[in-house]
Amino acid sequence: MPGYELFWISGSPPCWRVMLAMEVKGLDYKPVRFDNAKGEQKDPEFLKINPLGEVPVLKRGELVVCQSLAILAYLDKAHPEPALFGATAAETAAIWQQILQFDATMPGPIRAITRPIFRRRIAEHMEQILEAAEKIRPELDAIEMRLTGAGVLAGSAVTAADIALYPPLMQLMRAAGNEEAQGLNLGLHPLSQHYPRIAHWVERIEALPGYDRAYPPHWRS
Ligand SMILES: N[C@@H](CCC(=O)N[C@@H](CS)C(=O)NCC(=O)O)C(=O)O
Repeated sequence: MPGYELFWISGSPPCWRVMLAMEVKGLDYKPVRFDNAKGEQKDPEFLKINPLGEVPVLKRGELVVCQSLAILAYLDKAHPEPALFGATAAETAAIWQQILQFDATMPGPIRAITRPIFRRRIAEHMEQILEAAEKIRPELDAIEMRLTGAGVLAGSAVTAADIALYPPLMQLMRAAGNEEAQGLNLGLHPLSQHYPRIAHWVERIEALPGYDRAYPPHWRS
């Protein structure tokens, strides 16, 4: 059987989700990295694989899976150990509930903060950034409250809920910790001061096997 190929962009939260899941499951794959600045994901050859020109895309021979959550679900079925979507119906529901709630509320406000900060256009988007932080803080309060027990988002082990929420939250924290952004008092940075349980959870994810291999390479420089 042919091996997995993963089409990805460094720093893309959906791609990071998939890479973390593959590392946790100990799966080999050939990474095919696109340069977002050059728009390589819109290359006609890749559009034949995913007409949306978006990543992540997981490919194995004729099999093509797009959408990070669909890829996680596929991987969990194809490689059941360790289980990412729970062992019982109740666990599966709790995991999906958290992922869907997060994806329904957070990506917009996170983008509203990260884009202007990463593009060094804070001053002209100040109001947008502050408004987005107002929306994000209650969601983070809820996540903080959920991390009372085993220190993971659902059940007692790392699941798809942790893997799905971690990358976008790290992108947010990277923006909030940006030197220019720190003066904005967004109530997000440093994480350990505002959200100690989330900070502890971050350490737990960082200790996962293969975490370093999945870390966005362009964030290291
Ligand atoms: N809902 C999709 C989102 C995929 C997505 O937005 N990918 C972005 C990178 S974060 C992308 O490919 N952007 C490049 C483009 O649209 O040209 C998923 O979860 O996989």
